[in-house]
Amino acid sequence: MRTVFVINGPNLNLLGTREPGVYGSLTLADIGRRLKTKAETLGIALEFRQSNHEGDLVDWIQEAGQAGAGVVLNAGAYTHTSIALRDAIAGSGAVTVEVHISNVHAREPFRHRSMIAPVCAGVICGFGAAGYELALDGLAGLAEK
Ligand code: CA2
Repeated sequence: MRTVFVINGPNLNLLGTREPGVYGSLTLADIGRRLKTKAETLGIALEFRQSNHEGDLVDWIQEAGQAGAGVVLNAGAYTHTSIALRDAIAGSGAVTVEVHISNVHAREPFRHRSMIAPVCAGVICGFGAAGYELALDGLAGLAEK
C-alpha cells in the first residue's frame, strides 16, 4: 500500500477552535502535518482531506478503492448514521481503519453505535490525535501481511 487517504468528515474543520477538553487543541492542519511526516518514514504518500458533505466522503472512499489505496476514516457524526459510507467502504474494497479522537464509548449512547465498524479492518478511538498515527501504523502492518 503506497498511498493512504486520510478522510475527515463533518465539523472536524473546527478542531482546535472549540471543545479542547474533548478533541484536544491541535487543528486539523496540525494533525495533517504530523501525519505527513510519519507517512514519509513509512514510505507512504498521504492524501489528507476533509469535507462536511457525505457525498464527498463517498466519492473519496471510491477514489481510494480504485487507486488501491488504504483509508483512515474519521467520519465524524456520519459514523453513527451513514449506510452510504458503509456501502462505499464495502463496495470499494478500500482497506479502511475507523478513527475517533474521543472515546466514543465513554460519551452519549448514540455515539456507541458505528454503522461503518463492521466493514472496517479496525477501529481506534480515545487516543486523541495520536489515533491517526496509530491507524496509519495499523494499515502499514496489514499491507505487509
Ligand atoms: O471523536 C471523534 O473523532 C468524532 O468522530 C468527532 C465527531 C463526533 O460526532 C463523533 O461522535 C466522534 C465530531 C467532530 C466535531 O469536531 C468539533 C471540533 C471542535 C469543535 C466542535 C466540533
